[in-house]
Amino acid sequence: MLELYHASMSVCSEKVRMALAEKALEFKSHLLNLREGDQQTPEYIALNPNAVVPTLVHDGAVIIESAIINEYIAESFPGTRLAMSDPLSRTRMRVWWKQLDEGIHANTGVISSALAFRYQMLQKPKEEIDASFAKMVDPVRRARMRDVLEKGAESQHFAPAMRRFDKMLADMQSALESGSWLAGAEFSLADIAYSPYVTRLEHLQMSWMWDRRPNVADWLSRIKSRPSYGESHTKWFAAPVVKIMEERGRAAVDQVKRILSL
Ligand SMILES: N[C@@H](CCC(=O)N[C@@H](CS)C(=O)NCC(=O)O)C(=O)O
Repeated sequence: MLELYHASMSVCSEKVRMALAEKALEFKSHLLNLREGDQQTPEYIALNPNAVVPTLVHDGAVIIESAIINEYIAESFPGTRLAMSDPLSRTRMRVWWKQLDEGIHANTGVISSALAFRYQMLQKPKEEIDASFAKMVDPVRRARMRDVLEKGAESQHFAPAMRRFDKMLADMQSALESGSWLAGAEFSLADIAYSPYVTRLEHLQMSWMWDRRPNVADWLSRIKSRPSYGESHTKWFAAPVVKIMEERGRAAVDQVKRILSL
């Protein structure tokens, strides 16, 4: 029996749902509303001490961290092979995920909040905002996200985050010039892991960032044509969230082009 604690448009939830869908695994869904702080309740923190989604529970065993959850899914269940069998390809796959944990994921929070989500949060009373920040487990993240909430795209974190995404797309283009998928010839957990981040850029109206990177555009269309993408991503898109990302993202395109000197 699999249970997933997740949120509809959280990038880490999308990547775990995609691995589950590739394996055709059903799960009991516990959908959390991150805007309402469902991830910060004592009951949830008992499962995931970092107060973040996703968390997978398999026959009572609790597994956290999306990359680790996905490796567990790949190794534990039959069906589509999601992790390469040869050690060298596996290392390539892991290097892709490592970069998410080492900055790209944090930068996603920065750009999503700076361009769109802060406008939702700023509608709440100040006391509620303060209480939510106080419950964030990681103090570095708390300070970064507070700055982004207050300053939006003028935050010191915004321009470096956009530049990191530009580098991510350049690295993807380069890898995809020598193989069909990120870690080589086979579709793998690396492709699953990057699909939500590229999708987020697309929602934020930044798909022009791969106009000059045709292999990334082709990779994205192949990712989207997999039935697992519909199951894990599209099915969970929330119209109001997509709308605010589109509207606010569109208004920021020229600023981002200036940051990237384009
Ligand atoms: N390293 C973690 C990161 C998880 C994470 O940051 N989740 C976000 C959603 S994608 C979250 O729960 N945010 C809620 C919050 O920050 O309060 C993983 O890969 O699972």
